[in-house]
Amino acid sequence: MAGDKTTAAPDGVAQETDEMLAAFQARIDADERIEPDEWMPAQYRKTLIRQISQHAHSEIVGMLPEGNWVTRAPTLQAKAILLAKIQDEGGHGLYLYAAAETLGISRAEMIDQLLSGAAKYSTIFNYPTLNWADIGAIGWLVDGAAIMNQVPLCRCSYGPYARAMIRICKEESFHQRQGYEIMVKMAQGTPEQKRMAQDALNRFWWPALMMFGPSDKDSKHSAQSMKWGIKRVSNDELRQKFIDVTVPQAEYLGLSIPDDQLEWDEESGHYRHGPIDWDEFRRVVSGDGICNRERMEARRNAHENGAWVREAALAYAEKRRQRAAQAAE
Ligand code: FAQ
Repeated sequence: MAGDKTTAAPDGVAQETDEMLAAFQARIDADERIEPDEWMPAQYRKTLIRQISQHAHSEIVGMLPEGNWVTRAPTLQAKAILLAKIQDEGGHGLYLYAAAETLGISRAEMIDQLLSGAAKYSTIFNYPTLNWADIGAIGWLVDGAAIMNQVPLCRCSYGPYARAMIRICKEESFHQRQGYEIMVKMAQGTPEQKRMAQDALNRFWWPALMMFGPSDKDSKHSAQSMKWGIKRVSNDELRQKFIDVTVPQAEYLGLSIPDDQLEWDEESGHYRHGPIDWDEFRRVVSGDGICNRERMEARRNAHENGAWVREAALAYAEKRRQRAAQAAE
């Protein structure tokens, strides 16, 4: 269009005119879903690949802290539930890798980015699981925070991500309930069990709050992601909602939230909380948390040990392709 300003798309993909960007924004504002074969700004695609792949990596790395307790679950039933939950997380990772692949990145590239340290995964999974109540705390707090963050993603403007999130959220709700049930058992058990439950809450509370990402003033992607309908609610708003629903749950358990500045604010109708240690968040994001190295080593080993499975699957696919070609001759 004459006089229309063009914007160089990142990575030299294509030219994007103001008119194209405005038409795209109008679709977002009309609450339409964007599908893989439709035009989208390169930066929208790039943002989605970053967020969805980080999310997928988090689900896969997130299997490790819980996997640590499979052989030590206190009963056969507890073990069966834990195994089912961990398998669900693996399934979430696969749906999410598949959703990201619709944007033109391969699964192998995403895995390379994780293993090279170029891609992030949630900070929460760099904390150790030291006692059985940690498995309860992960379901209650980590899955609880995940649901709070992910329910709005069911309305994400990108169709494949939004649809994957619907099923994921249903499963995360079950995970949250099973975690809270463990916490109830531990908190209402012997004094030693209650002490373990309090210890788990003490260690997982602040890392769970960090799952929502930096505060709104420091979040570099939020404004654009919200404009594009990728994120629907800001990091701080979601964190506040999580605190507001979780504090009464801790009270029911008879456990104390490890924040001496936490107080109910009648006027705003919200809990006010103490400062979050953003230095710790930045350390863990940049690879220096308690378990970062262990987690990456576990993923690298799993990838190397699984090489023969990938090779066998590819060889099988090639064989089928050759047979089909012969049959067609
Ligand atoms: N950890 O500008 P923002 C789960 C990064 S799944 C690590 O605010 P954005 C299930 C961020 O990527 C848990 N990195 O970014 C489960 C960005 O990176 P960049 C995962 C973080 O994207 C339960 C930079 O900081 N959930 O728990 C974190 O707009 C139990 C600047 O931040 C999802 O991924 C963090 N906590 O907002 C599994 C949900 N926070 O650009 C097993 C989808 C921020 O420097 C057991 N993701 N960063 O490379 C999202 O909603 C968003 O990506 C946010 C961050 C909210 C995480």
